[in-house]
Amino acid sequence: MLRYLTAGESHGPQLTAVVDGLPAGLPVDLDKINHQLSRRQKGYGRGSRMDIEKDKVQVVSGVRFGRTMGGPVTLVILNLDWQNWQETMNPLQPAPEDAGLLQEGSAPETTRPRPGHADLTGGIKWNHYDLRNVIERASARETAARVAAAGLARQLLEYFNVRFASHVVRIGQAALSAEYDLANLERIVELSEASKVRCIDRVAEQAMIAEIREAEKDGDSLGGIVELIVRGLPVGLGGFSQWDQRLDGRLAAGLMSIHSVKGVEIGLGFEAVKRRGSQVHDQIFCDPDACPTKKGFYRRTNNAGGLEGGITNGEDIIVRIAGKPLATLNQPLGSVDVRTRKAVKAMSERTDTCIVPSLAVICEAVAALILADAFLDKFGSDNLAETERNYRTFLATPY
Ligand code: EPS
Repeated sequence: MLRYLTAGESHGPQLTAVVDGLPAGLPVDLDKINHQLSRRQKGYGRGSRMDIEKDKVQVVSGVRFGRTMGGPVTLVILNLDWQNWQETMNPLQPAPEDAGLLQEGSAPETTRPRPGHADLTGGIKWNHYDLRNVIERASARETAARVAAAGLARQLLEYFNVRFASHVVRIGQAALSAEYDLANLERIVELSEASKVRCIDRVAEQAMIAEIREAEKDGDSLGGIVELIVRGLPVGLGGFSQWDQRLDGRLAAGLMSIHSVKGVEIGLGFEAVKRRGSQVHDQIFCDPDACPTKKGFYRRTNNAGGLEGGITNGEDIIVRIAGKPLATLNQPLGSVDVRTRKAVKAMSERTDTCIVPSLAVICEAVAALILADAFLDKFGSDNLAETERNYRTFLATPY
């Protein structure tokens, strides 16, 4: 079982990820992890925090001479903004006497919860009135640690020829209108990587950028939809004996756990209910020369998004993920001060106008962690050589 934990506050000294369950012998390339971290930081609509951070990973356990040893791998990313926050975030520093946070009648910024954020729910749950105690861990900065952890999962899957792509299909009202072809995955990667908003169509890209610019002027935020494509997974990952083995459920849960995500659809998704079954289900064909990861069976359509019965069918995994507009607004909405109980405007902080391009990269990462776990469920062993033998035997064994 591949599992991971992350730790760290947005403005604390560092983020940490502990990844457990990787087979021994996996080559680890730090440049590849750093490349994923830098992809996550990009995108038109990001705020000035991304000019401060230059996310780079350090490995402090589990790897020796560039290969995993089989124990937990610990990854660290330093928060460069810590320099500016040491006073505020130092865990051992006593609270200043004049902090005012708990004084009756005071209304400092951090007692004004933002609608749509974790501020109020977290404040009530952990009994914090200084909502900074909530904001710091709830922050989407945590996704940097997940992307670093996923850098390892991704290297495992790439070793077995699995490839990832993601692109933005909508930001606010601006959407990809033309039909697009997913067959050429390299082209999707090339176009999305070259775009400031990870959009593969230049006309839609300009509309998305214009929309972000307008929202920024209005002190507002924008959400959107990203599409994730994973190619090369063999048929048979996941399961249906128990609910928590279903890979569609595992993917949806993981992706829904990303900050701002409010919806996940697999394959045709919600569109399927508008059609009859005959127009939805992908007919099955057989060709002994079809890719061995499919065991000779293939589909010409992929409305199922690569998953049937909670199990990979060998076709591309296709998932769309909807991220809501961020909750921090420079023109804040109405709220209630948790201390005074008086109506106030919600607090406002330095923020991003739109993080949808980054969301696409984070979705690739979270999917990589879940799919690597499913891959190891099927083929996994304590070491990479044995995992590879299991995989090759599976491919070579006729069904
Ligand atoms: C975030 C608020 C902003 C974002 C941050 C998430 O940070 P700050 O308050 O320091 O300006 O930039 O995202 C990141 C730091 C990141 O690495 O993605 C929030 O409140 O969630």
